[in-house]
Formats: sequence, C-alpha cells, structure tokens
Amino acid sequence: MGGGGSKHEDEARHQREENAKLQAEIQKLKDERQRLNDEKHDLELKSTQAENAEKEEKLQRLNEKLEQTKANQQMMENLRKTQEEKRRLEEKIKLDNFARKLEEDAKARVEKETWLRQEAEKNLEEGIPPIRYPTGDQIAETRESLGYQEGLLHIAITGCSGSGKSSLINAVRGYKNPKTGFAALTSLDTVINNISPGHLAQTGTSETTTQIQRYADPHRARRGLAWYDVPGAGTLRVRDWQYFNDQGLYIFDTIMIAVGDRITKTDVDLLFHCKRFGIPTFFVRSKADQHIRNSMDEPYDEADEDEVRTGYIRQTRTEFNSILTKVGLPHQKIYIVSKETLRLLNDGKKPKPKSIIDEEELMRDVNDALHKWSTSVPADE
Ligand SMILES: Nc1nc2c(ncn2[C@@H]2O[C@H](COP(=O)(O)OP(=O)(O)OP(=O)(O)O)[C@@H](O)[C@H]2O)c(=O)[nH]1
Ligand SMILES: [Mg+2]
Repeated sequence: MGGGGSKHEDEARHQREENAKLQAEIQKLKDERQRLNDEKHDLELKSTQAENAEKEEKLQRLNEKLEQTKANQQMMENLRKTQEEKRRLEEKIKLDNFARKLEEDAKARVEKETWLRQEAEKNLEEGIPPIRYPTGDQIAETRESLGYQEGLLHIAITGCSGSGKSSLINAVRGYKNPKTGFAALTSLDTVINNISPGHLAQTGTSETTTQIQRYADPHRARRGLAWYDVPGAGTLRVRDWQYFNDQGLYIFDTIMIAVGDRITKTDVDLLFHCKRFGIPTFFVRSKADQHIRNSMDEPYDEADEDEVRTGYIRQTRTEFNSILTKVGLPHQKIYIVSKETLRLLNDGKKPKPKSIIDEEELMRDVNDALHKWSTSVPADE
C-alpha cells in the first residue's frame, strides 16, 4: 500500500510539476503576447506620430509656399502699379514736352515773322486775346475726346461755314451727299468705334456741322486714316479767333482747309495757326464746277467752257499766291476740286477727263502723306 501510495504521490507531484511548467509556459506566452501587443502599440503610435509629423511638415511647407505666392503676387501687383505709374509719367512728360516744343517752336517762328507781331498788336488793339498754347494736359484731354489713336493719320477738314467741308469728306470717302442733306447724326463715339462706311457727313446751305465728327475711310489703302469733319469757322456759334483752339485743331496731324467762294481772312488765319503748330496743310478750293458754271455767260454755251475753266484755274492760283506773298507765308499748292469729280474718282468710276482739275493730285498727295506718316509713326501696341 505504502509503495503504491508513493507511486501515486509521485505521479501527483509529477502532474503538479507538469502543471506548474505548463502554467509557467502559458504565463510566458501571455507575457510574450503582452510584450508583442505593447510593441505593436508602440509601433502604431510611432507610425501615427511619424505620419502626423510628416503631415505637419507638409502643411508647414504648403503654408510657406502660400505665403511665398502671396508675397510674389503682391510683388507683381506692386511691379504692375510701378510700371503703370512710370508709363503715366512718361506719357505726361512726353505730352508736356510736346506742348513745350509746340510753344517754343511757335515762339521762335513768331520772333522771325514781323507779320505775326503786327497781327498780335492789332488783335490786342481790337480786344482779341493773344494766341494761347495748350498745356500737355489739354492736349491729352483733346486727344482723348476726339479719339486720337497713335499710328493713325488724323486729318481735319476745316474752313469757313458752308465752304464744302462735309461734301469733301463724303467725296473722298467715295459717297454722294445724303439726299436730304441731313444724314443721321451719329455720336462721336459711335463714329469712332464704328468704321462702317454707312455714315455720311451732313451737308447743306445753312450751318450744318455743329460738332466735330470722325469718319473712317472705307478704302483699303486708307485704313490708317481718320477724317474729321469740323464745324465751319466764322459763324455766330464759332468765332474766328477762337476757332483753332476751341476746336482743338492743334492735335491734328494734317489739316485740310476748304475754301468755298473766296479766300478769306479766316482761311489765312488757319494757315498761320497751322504753321505755328507745325501742322502740314492741304489748301483746297472746292465747288470748282459751280464757280466755272457761274462764270459762264447766259445762255450757256459748252464751247465757252474750256476757256472759262482755264481762266478760272489760272486766276485762282494767282490770287492764292498773291495772298500768300502779301501775308508773308511760303507759297503752297492750292487744289481746285469739285465734289462730284472727287466722288467719282473715289468710287472707282471715271469722271469726264475735262472735269478733272486737281482731284487726282489731291488724292495722290493724301495717299503719300498717309504713307509717309505710317512709315514714320510706330503703330499702337
Ligand atoms: N456744285 C457744288 N456744290 C458743292 C460742292 N461742295 C459743296 N457743295 C454744296 O455746298 C453746300 C455746302 O456744303 P457742305 O459740304 O454742307 O459745307 P460745310 O462746309 O460742311 O458746311 P458747314 O458744316 O455748315 O460749315 C451744299 O449745298 C453742297 O452741296 C461742289 O464741289 N460743287
Ligand atoms: Mg459741314
């Protein structure tokens, strides 16, 4: 029994020992699992922290980039403003210089020309204010209000009331005068922005043009030309001595002076003003057909016509030259034209050869002036 009991005890001990070992083993595994869990947790924590750190760093970099972009934008804006200011100042200096040069040139000429001095004195006696020169600001304002565009040749047609200015504009553009004499009055802006050839200058027997109107030339070769129809001088509305400055004629690149029935003091004054401002002129005697017809005896005999025409042309040129000599202005060409002949030439039609006086030459010289202008002035960017 004793031996048997001991065997039993041994087994039981052995069993306990085995159990204890197993327990220890289990505990070890549990510990290991805990350790691994801890390790995993640590790793996860670390990885989240690393990710977060990376994200934060990325955010930081983005913020820096944003700040940099904002700074760049600000810099660009400042640069743009500075450039704009610089451009404005340069333009102002240019116009001021232009105005100063106009005045200096004019003064230099005035000093040389005694006629001008005498005229100024006479004007003073008559209470006519001395000629005023525009400032740079005034030039800029007038240019803007009349739609002056760098690169275009701006030709104003001026002269006494009823001298045929609007008819000339219509004719050089190849159009007849509107039948009623009252074409729709288009606003300056419309005319400036709308270069369709549909607009006609109003014409008529009483003061028809009351504000400056601008017209584009429908001819392909004269796209760079802007015609300006100017109200007539010497009316109640527009007094002679104010005419040149009041109409802002000093901004034009070329001025065409239209003379109707006879050359007047107003026409000569215009020539002087243009000379003072260094503006080239075309001096045009219009209505030749009417004058020739009126000079013919009644009853009308076609055989007389050639003789009358030749006499009229000679007399007109002589009269113009003698006026220029008298007032001390250099001789220049006078273009003797009729609106219908001019219109036919500019409408691609053939006028009767004997009706042509200076119409072809006038158009050739206008085209030449435009060509010279467009090759000397840089176009607007
Ligand atoms: N026969 C003939 N008549 C002309 C000629 N040129 C103009 N006329 C006429 O003369 C009159 C006056 O012409 P306009 O062109 O209106 O003159 P304007 O200088 O523009 O007149 P305002 O704008 O009022 O200063 C109109 O009846 C025209 O038909 C021409 O070459 N021949
Ligand atoms: Mg007119």
